[in-house]
Formats: sequence, structure tokens, C-alpha cells
Amino acid sequence: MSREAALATAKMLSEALPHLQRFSGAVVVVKFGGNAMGDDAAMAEFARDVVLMKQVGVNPVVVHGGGPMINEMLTKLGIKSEFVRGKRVTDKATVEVVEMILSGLVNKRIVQAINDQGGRAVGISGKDDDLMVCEADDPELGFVGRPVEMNVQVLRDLYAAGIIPVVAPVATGMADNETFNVNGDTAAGAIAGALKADRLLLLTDVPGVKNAAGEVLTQITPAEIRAMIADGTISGGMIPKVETALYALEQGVRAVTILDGRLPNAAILELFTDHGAGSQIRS
Ligand code: X2W
Repeated sequence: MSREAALATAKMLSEALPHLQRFSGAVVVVKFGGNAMGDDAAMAEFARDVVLMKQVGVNPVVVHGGGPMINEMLTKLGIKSEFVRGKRVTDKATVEVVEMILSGLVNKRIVQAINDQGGRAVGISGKDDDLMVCEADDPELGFVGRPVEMNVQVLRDLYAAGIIPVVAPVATGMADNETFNVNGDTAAGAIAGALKADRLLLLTDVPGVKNAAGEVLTQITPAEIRAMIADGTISGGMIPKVETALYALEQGVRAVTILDGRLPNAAILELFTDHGAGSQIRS
């Protein structure tokens, strides 16, 4: 590193002080969507950001998706899959694949990446300690769960012990032996709401919420979001994200940011710089 680069790094760390102080002890739920997960280098970068948060006194809770990875395995197995209103129609065979891929492959890949950066990650699903208990969301969708009971003490116990919880959006039901597939954004919103998190970061593959002119809005209120849904400015896959954001804010989360998780250090940019990243939604 040149002297100039070193000075720039020192200055940057110094300028981050007020942000570090503001977020000391904060609970930040980070939704890491399947579309935001890139190659091993991008995964390592995400993991570094999470470990950095923990290092500076934030309590990150990672909730992940893995839709593209589920699609890949369903295709290999010759199981057809379709989405209705942004959620996967999930029969018995599909829910088994969903649990294997999310709780197994994807969850452990993230856990391993965080541990490789010197963090202490523990992977669980919504089933562990009955973290997330669900009911069927809609009969048309099969085993898709809507969280009806949250038991987030296990997450508090984990982060208080210095551990970074990594949660797969698979849940238990009210009856014995039921397994539900939960949309990753829905799970992250329910967890952030139950924790009354300081921040919910939804890391996805778009830069944020756009206005009718296609410009990314950096600050939006819930009322503006509702108006943009009503007039069709917000549509498609962005709807479940902004609905998750509105739900989380109603539950007492202070602010929700929708941002492009493929950008380098997206979460750090949002939390620890004046610039911020993506679209922040707050009242
Ligand atoms: C999702 C769970 C994974 C997910 C699914 O089966 O694809 C439902 O749709 P992303 O990567 O965040 O989209 N569940 C009910 O949400 O993954």
C-alpha cells in the first residue's frame, strides 16, 4: 500500500467513528437473497462485511434465500416448479428439496464463508428452538408458510454469546411434523420485526426502489411506497420486498434499506458512510 492509500484508509476509518458509535450494540437483520449471492469471491466479501459489523459491536443476524439454487436442484431432479404472486408453489416433494438446499447447501456455504473470515457463525433454520412457527399461507401454494409465532430468544442468546446467527427460511408448523417453505424476504421481515431490529437490510440484485422516471429513490416513506404500489410504479418482484419493509416498520424496525448486494461492501456502505446505499424506507 502506498503512503497516500494508507492515509486515505486512516482518514476513512476516522470518519466512520460517528457511524460506528451510532450502531454500537444495534441489531441489524441482513437478508441475503439467492440472486445477490455470487461466486466464492463475492460470498467471501459478503462474509467479511458481516464479520466487520460484528467486530465493531453490531449484532448482525443473517437471513438468507436461495431461490436460484432450489430451481437448479428441482431441474436436476425433474420436478417442475412455478411461482404464484412471487411465492413458489410447494408440494411435498418440493418442500423436501427446499429444506435440503436451504438448510443444507446454502446455509452451510454462508456459515463456512463467515467462519473463514474469522467470525463465529452458527446456521439454524426457523425450526430450531421453534424460531418461526407457520400456518399455510394460501391453500393454492401448498406448503408455503406464513409466520404466526416467533420465538427469537435463540437469536438473542446466539448474538449475546458472540455468534452470528445464519437463518434458513424453513419453518415448522402448528401440527406435528409439518415443514413449511417461507419466502426469504417474509422470514427476514418477521425476524426483524420480532427482534425490533434497528435496521433490516434487504440485499438483492437491483439498486433499489425506482420512481416513474427510473431513478433510484434514496429515501422513501411508507406512505410514498403505498402510493407507488397503488399507481403501479412499484411492480413485480419489488412488491414482496416493499411489503416486507412496511410490515417490519409497523412491527417497530427503525428503518429498512433495499440495496444491491452484488455491489462491493454494500452493507458497509449503507451502515457506516454518509453516502449510504440503495433505498431507505422509514417514517
Ligand atoms: C422461496 C425460499 C427461498 C427464497 C423459494 O422456494 O424459492 C418461497 O417462494 P430468494 O433467493 O430470497 O428468492 N420460498 C415460498 O426466498 O430465496
